Amino acid sequence: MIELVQFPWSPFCIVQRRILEYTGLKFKIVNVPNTVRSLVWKLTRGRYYAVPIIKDGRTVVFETDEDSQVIAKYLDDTFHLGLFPRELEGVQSILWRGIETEVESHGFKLNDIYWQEFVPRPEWWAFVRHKERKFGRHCLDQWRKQQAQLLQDLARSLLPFEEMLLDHAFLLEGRPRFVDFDLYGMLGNFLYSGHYELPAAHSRLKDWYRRMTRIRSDRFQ
Ligand SMILES: N[C@@H](CCC(=O)N[C@@H](CS)C(=O)NCC(=O)O)C(=O)O
Repeated sequence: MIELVQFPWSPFCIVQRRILEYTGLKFKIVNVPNTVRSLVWKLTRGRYYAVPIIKDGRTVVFETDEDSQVIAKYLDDTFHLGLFPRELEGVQSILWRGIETEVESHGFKLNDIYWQEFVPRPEWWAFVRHKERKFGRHCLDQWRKQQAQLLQDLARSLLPFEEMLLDHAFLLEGRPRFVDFDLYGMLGNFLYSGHYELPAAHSRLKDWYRRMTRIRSDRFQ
C-alpha cells in the first residue's frame, strides 16, 4: 500500500493526499512533525528533507526541484488518472508556477497566523525559529498585522481561477487535471485553521472547491 509521508496542513501534502483520495484506493498516511524530518531523510537516503514524499513498496518518490511534480506524475502514471495530458503540458506548467507562488504565498501566511492552534507546544520554538530564519524576525506577528491586506491579495490572486470556471466545472475542462489538485492544496492550507472561508465574491470557486473535496477518478473512466 502506498504511504504518504506528510504533515496535515502542508499545502503540497494536501495536493498529493487529494490525488491519492481521488484514486479511490487505500493508502496510508504517515504524519511527521513539521519540525522533525529524520524519517524523510532516512527514506530518501539523505537526499531530501521536505514533505511530501511517497513510499510505494521499495520505491521512494520525492521532488527534484521546486517545479518538478515528480510525485503527482508518478501517481498519474501508476493509476492512469489523466492529470497530465500532453496537449495541456505547457499551460499546466505555467499555471502551477502561479498557483505555487502567488496563491501559496498569501495562503500559508494567513494560516500560519493561527500557528499556536495546530503546532504542538513542544515544537513551538523550532517552528518559530524555522519561520524567522526564512522570513525574518517577528514575521508571524507581522503577518497577523497584515491579515486584512493578505486576504485582499489572496482574493485578487484567485480571480483568474474564478474566471476559468465560467464555462466548465474544473479549471481547464469538464474533468480535473493536475492544476485543479494543485490549487486545491494551496486553498486547503489557507482554510486549515478553520478561521477563514473562500472569498464570497468567488462563488464558482467555492462550488469547485466543494466538488474537488469529493471527486473520484472512476467518474471519468
Ligand atoms: N515543490 C515541492 C515543495 C515542498 C515543500 O516546500 N514542502 C515544505 C512543507 S509545505 C517543506 O517541507 N519545506 C522544507 C522545510 O520545511 O524544511 C513540492 O511540490 O512538494
